[in-house]
Amino acid sequence: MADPPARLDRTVDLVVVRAREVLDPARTRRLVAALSPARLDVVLLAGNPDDPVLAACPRPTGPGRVQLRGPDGGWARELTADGPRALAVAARVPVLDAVLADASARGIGAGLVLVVLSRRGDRALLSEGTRRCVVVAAGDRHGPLPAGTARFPGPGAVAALLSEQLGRRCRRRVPALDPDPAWTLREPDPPPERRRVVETLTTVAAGGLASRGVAEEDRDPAIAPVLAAGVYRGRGAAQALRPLPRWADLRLDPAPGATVRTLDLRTGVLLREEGSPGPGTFRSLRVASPARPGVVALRAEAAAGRLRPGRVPAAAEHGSPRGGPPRRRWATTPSGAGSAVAVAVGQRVGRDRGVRTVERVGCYAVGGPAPRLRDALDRLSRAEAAGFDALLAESRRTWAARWDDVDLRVPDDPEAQRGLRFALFTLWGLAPVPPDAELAVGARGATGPGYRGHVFWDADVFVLPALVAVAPGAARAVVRYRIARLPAARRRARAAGHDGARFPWESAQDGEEVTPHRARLRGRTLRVRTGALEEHITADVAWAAAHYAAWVHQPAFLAGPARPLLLDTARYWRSRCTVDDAGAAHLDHVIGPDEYHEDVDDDAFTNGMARWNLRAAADLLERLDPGSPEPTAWRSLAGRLVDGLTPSGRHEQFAGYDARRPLLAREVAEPPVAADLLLGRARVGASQLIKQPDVLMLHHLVPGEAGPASLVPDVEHYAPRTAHGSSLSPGISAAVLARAGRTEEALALLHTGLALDLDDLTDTTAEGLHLAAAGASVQAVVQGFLGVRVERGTLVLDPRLPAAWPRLEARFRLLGAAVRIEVDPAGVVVRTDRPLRVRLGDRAAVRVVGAGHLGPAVSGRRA
Ligand code: IFM
Repeated sequence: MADPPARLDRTVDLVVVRAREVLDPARTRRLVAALSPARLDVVLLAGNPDDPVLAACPRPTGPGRVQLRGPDGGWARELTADGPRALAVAARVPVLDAVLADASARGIGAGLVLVVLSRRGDRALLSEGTRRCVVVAAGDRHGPLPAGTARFPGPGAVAALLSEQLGRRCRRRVPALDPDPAWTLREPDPPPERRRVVETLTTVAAGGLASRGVAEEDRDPAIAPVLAAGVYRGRGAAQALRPLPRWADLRLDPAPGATVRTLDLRTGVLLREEGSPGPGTFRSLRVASPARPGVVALRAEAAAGRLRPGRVPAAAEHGSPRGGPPRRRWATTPSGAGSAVAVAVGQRVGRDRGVRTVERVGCYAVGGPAPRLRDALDRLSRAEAAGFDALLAESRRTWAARWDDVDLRVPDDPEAQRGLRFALFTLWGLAPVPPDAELAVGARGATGPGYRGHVFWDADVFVLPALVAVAPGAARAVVRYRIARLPAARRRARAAGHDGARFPWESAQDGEEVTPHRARLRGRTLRVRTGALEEHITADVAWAAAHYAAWVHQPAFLAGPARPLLLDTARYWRSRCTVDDAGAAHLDHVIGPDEYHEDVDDDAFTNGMARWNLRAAADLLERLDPGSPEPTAWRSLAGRLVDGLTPSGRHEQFAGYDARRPLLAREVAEPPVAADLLLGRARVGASQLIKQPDVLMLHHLVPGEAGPASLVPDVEHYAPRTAHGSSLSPGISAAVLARAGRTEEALALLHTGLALDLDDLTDTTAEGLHLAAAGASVQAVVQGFLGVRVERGTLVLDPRLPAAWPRLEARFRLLGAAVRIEVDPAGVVVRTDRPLRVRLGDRAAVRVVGAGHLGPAVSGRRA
């Protein structure tokens, strides 16, 4: 009898079906033989391990897997080229839950798993965990079904369903993604004023190369859909990220109607599809390969006649190889040290049953002294040979491994959960980088043109401390970017008559100061003084190098490549400080992190960081060159630097701050608020209102430099005066408030930090994601709520969780280990893949091998 016309308008990646439904050996063999090369995984549910289907099944011949599993979850066999292999099974885990856990480790979400019910009682296989699977009933012998289950009657239903899936793959249809709300950002067709925001939010990136979610048919020359970290054009303050040649252009006629973009954080892909599904509906799926940084791939489908590949990359030069494949084009941009780029794009067109598919694979070679077109073309050839499906599969595997290694899990707070994953996803876009590479992390990364891609302290003290826990190699590259620009920093110090090295407030390709002197705001031209006065950046850069070395436990990095950075920054502070008649040292005429107050003296953060810098350099030099006289002078100066500590035990933010007009943030508006825009610079400057943590930032970065027992009084004073007028503010405030035991306020601030881009709270997300906000949010959880720090090779933690988070699991890299910290009402558990010294609060340190149960978390305020 002919198969019934089963049509499941959905592509899946794994099928679970009863072995008995495919018991006919010939049919089983044929199907499995065909499904495995098409990358479809099949799980056959069998009654017992001796089921005859085991003998009848052929070995898989492609990347797709075939498994047999007992319906009660008690046994499992993997079929391999060498025969069946027993799989370890978790006791008491229902079989479908075990299948989903296994699939998830391969980057296959539950929404891409097809469960075929075909026997009476099969409904019992389903559980809460399988709620998101695609469940269908095949044949005529299934029992009562859950409401809404699609039915495929008739004796050949199972085979027809499988053949349909096979067909979708063979016809190279655009794959589906799992629309799990915990892992996806769904952006309906935006109104014109929100279009650029959505493009930013739906950026896919790898290794610092970012491809914004610009519509494939959008040919607006004014927008830059592709940018790369550290690839600039222009000179002086005009240095800005270079718009790179496009790779994803398509021609669509008629143009798509309303499209929905779905960014899948779990697998790193962006799906764009027309809202009204039907024959010839436009769909596209794109990926920036984390497994092959520089490689980007796209598959699109629409009615034949409607879809054509777009133009070749437009740039200074382009061509196609003589005698080479005509479908390949390239472009190179004018080179300058580190800013050359070559891009090559290949494309393939297919057609089947009235649907045309177009695939484009691009390869960018960027960075380094002279990236070569030949390299790009070679890597393009390899990527094309692998094919879109393989690129997608390896990308998914990389992402699955990433999320297994690094994740922040707050199961009781779905909103924070998605926000934290988006923050981690944003940081992952900077990785991986080749060993010894440098990484210029602009304020918006490469996700948009905001701040021209200039590198601020955002990179050193907001992004780096989070990045080192996510991808230590990328964090190292951030430090390398600074080390490579020491000569420019030395020139800057010398030009001002100082010793050592002074880093620019805004930096780009060559490490010169690129802060503009003026900015236009609401039709007015404003003077910008941060380039001249915001000097704490010099100590921030040194702090980042030391933090990196401590976190990964590589003192040799500090003593080696980072040594000149630490020492020359200390030399700068030594010559920059003035000493008064009483012997006290001062740093006059600065701007602290609180940019509402310009040209102030003895800013608590600047002075505290300079003091830390002098002492850290002294520690280093005493070890490396015990005879050197410099450490003594540095320590003496550090001890005399004014710290702003008042008799009440809190810090005065700068000399004369307490005499300014008292003003609380909520008297102006509900924070976050750009109070300077609302009240005017002069009024805000004359008040005690602050833009972002300054004294509290000191507590966050170098608590040892803050006055004893000053955390609580400082929080009480400055938290209500903080307008959060900067994207950097809420996350770090959350971290500090959590340490002070004010966990509920901390959680509210974390939510603000996470919503900053997702809800475009500052109206600036169109210009790119705020990388510092992503970094600060991760720090709020790791350094804030968990209280993680590293002290001489020991992991110290001191969790303080808000009531709404009874459970928190953090997975991250630290001290060369993959660490998992689980906190719940029963206590704190640390798991590690290599032995680690761990200390919980003030208790004695223990050596953890594998897993350590450390007892209940400490709670309450810390003074
Ligand atoms: O570095 C920040 C600064 O602290 C506040 N204004 C924006 C800059 C770039 O993000």
